[in-house]
Amino acid sequence: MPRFLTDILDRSLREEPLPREDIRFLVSLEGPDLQDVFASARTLRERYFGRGVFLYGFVYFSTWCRNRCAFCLYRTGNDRHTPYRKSPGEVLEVSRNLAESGVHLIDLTMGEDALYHEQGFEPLVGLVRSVRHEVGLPVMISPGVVPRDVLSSLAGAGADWYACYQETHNRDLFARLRVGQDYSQRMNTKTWARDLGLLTEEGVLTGVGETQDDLATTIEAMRDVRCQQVRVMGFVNQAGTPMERFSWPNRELAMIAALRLSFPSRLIPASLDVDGLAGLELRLQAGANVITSLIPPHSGLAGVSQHSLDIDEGNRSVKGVLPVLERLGLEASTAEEYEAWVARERRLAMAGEGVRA
Ligand code: SAM
Ligand code: MD0
Ligand code: SF4
Repeated sequence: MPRFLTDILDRSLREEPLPREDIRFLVSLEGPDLQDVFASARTLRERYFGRGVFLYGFVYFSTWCRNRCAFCLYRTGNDRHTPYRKSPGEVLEVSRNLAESGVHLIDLTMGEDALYHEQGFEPLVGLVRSVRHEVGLPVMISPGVVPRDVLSSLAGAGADWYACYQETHNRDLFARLRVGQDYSQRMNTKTWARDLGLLTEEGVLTGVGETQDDLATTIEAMRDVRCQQVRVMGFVNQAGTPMERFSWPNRELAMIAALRLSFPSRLIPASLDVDGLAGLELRLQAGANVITSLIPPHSGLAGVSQHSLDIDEGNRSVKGVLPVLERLGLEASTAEEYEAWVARERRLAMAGEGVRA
């Protein structure tokens, strides 16, 4: 291993914040050097989480969206998909099924559906309240950008997490990806959520035209936002969108490891929504500690970047992922362990202390 890589990994294991040139270097690595980075990422994951992995159920209850993100299948006007909206009863039922199957959290996600974004968020607040209280698991909401008072009502209804991904912290690239949307408003919403005592998740896309320097900027921005969960997703081309044939290097695995080295105590997803079950092992081996985008088969629910891959086969289920965990010497945490993690982090967040970076 080159001396400077040994030096970066030593400093990471001492949990010293890495300067941006180190991040740029880490996300450029391939081959055996990258394997060494993964090994350090796993050491740090084990330090904070042992063998335990958290499991998130994903309920994309409305794919209607008024926005036109260049990368997204569900952008308004894309005739290559038919939007759906599930009723509160359907959402409750699917959430109960997910809970019974052994997930630790329900992620309630929607496009910027005009039904809520223009006609009022009361039904969404009601939905969060009933899922939180009737299903009994922690709830994450991914509703897009919403006003501060709505976030406050959602927190009051029992939401634990607010997820909202910037995709990039390069404003020019943001304007090309999240067409017509306001960079600062999207960032501010996360700060409001944090100040209201919600846990927050930030995310970045790779393979969308970003530079290594942009990825380093993202890690710095994530440090500032003090999110409890940080993610990277590899871009998946979507039919009917401006980026249908876009091609760019994808650094998802190296970035998962760079996130773990930068934020050892935080939650980092291995999403089933990019490469399905076949991609799970690599993401866990790179240092992720949460499996996201678990979707019950035959529920009529879609993924985001892989709208159908592996869902009806039952591969995106707790049963589907357990053998992978076992093979890697990992195990599903218990719902009680996850609740305790959330409760502790929420106490820290309320006290304004955030998590240790
Ligand atoms: N509509 C809300 C919003 O955009 O904030 C909630 C949905 S959000 C959880 C969808 C996320 O999935 C995006 O923020 C993006 O990070 C990811 N995503 C969407 N399309 C993707 C694609 N084609 N490839 C990879 N990730 C994608
Ligand atoms: C995932 N498909 O975890 C989901 C989604 C939204 N909070 C998460 C992007 O991959
Ligand atoms: Fe809408 Fe979200 Fe897709 Fe953007 S990423 S088009 S806001 S569903």
